[in-house]
Amino acid sequence: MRYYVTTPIYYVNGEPHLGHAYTTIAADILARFHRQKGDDVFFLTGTDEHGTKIAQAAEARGLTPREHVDEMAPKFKDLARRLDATNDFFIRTTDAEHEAFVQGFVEKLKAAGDIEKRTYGGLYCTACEGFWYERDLAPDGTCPDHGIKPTWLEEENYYFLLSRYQDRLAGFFRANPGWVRPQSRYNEALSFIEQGLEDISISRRSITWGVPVPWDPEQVIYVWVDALINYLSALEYARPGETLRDRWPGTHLLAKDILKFHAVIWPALLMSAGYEVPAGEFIHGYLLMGGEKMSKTRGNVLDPFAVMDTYGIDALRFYLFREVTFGQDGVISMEGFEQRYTNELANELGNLVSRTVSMIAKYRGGEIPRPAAPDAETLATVAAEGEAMVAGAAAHLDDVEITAALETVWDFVRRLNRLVEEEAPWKLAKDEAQAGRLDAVLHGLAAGLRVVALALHPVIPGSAAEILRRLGQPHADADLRLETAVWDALVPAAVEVAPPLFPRIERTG
Ligand code: ME8
Repeated sequence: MRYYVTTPIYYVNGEPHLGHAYTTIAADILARFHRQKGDDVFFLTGTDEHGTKIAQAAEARGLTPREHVDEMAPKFKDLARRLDATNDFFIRTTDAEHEAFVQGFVEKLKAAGDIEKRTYGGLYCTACEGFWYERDLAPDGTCPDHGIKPTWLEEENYYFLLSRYQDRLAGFFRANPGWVRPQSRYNEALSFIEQGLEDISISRRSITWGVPVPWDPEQVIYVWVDALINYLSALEYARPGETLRDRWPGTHLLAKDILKFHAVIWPALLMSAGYEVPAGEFIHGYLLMGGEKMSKTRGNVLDPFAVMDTYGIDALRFYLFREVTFGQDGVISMEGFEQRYTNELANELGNLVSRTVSMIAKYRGGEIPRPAAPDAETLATVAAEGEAMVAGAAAHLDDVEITAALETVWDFVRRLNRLVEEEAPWKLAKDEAQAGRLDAVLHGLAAGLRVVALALHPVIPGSAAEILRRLGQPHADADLRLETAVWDALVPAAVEVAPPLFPRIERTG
């Protein structure tokens, strides 16, 4: 199976922030999970570098747009790397190959008879890089996403005849109810379509920072059209000498702020240019801090780099998807983060690993014992639960339910902790008659932690590999395949006692 997953390409007008990290991590979780299933995965992320917003940011810094984007794009690339994201390519819309592809794409729209020259005036929000209908603005006339007043913009531009695609889009939506998820976002997009689509301007005369319209170099292509096309253009040049065209259609991840562009305008552009529409779109919610959406424009951001420096990237990856149900808005806070870190990562998972490894070291000379006990009915139950956990978590990830997958894994982590309490290996160790039982329990804990590590790999890849390593289990990419996540695949091996997986952090601030 092929699996192509994308994040939005992020605007480089400001520093990368946690909101960007969130979608990139989500896409990485799905990419890693699909690799575990043996799928042929292509994972794309990158930066959106043209348009008024970027030109203005550059001007404010006294730089040319080119200087500005060349300085900013590496920061986003670096963020992906530090998040442990396994993206196969990082696209920049200023790549020459992308720009050429965009020109070819709009030529196709023109050849389809879907482009017309017209004068249009509308309320334009530069932060959105989009027009608003008056009816959709906040009561005080501001942009509901950015809280700033859109300005009137009037130009003679090239128009894409979006209205022509109204029926086709509505028909497509009705025939494909799960195409946009969650359902609430599907309903929102469909109702937007049903309210009536107006043609959209796809070029700008007033700015120069963009891809020139091929038949009229006085104008540049509207930044959103330029940007959306990245999902296709990357496939042409991500791997030199090879086209990945057959990866299309892909699955898009994004937040609800850019739903309309992805679920309405993008499929219409694709239909016009003769491409298949995306395989599906998953729309997640906003990370909220103190009740507001985090955004560069509002300035209420949490610096992901600082969190990673202190706690490690896995802790951040875990927290974001454990705390906020993927698909819904959710409040995040430093306090909440520290609580989950301590209670769940350090205590419930980290201690379980430490205890298991140190008990094997202490009672069995550091070698995972082979299960021999015929009386270990409890262990057979736990084994079945462990395998059911893997299947359950995988089913959730197949449905892009990342938080539900984590819940399924965590129930089982807690089950293993209860096993330790119930069986009290330290007591069993004192009674020679219980040697077989102790073998079974220690083996069960190691086997359980192994399947936990495999199930957690997509979310906390570094820690999962470390758990496997401490248990003496193979942990190269090829060893992480989901089909090996069965109880009996535990290899008898020597364990390694090591410092806590998630050390306690003294707060300095
Ligand atoms: O919209 N919570 O770029 P952008 C969750 N360049 N996710 C958030 C978030 C938050 N508080 N803030 C940002 C653009 N995001 C365009 C996209 S795509 C062809 C062009 C994430 O830098 C989320 O994925 O404003 C959101 O959709 C995206 O960043 C917007 O990034």
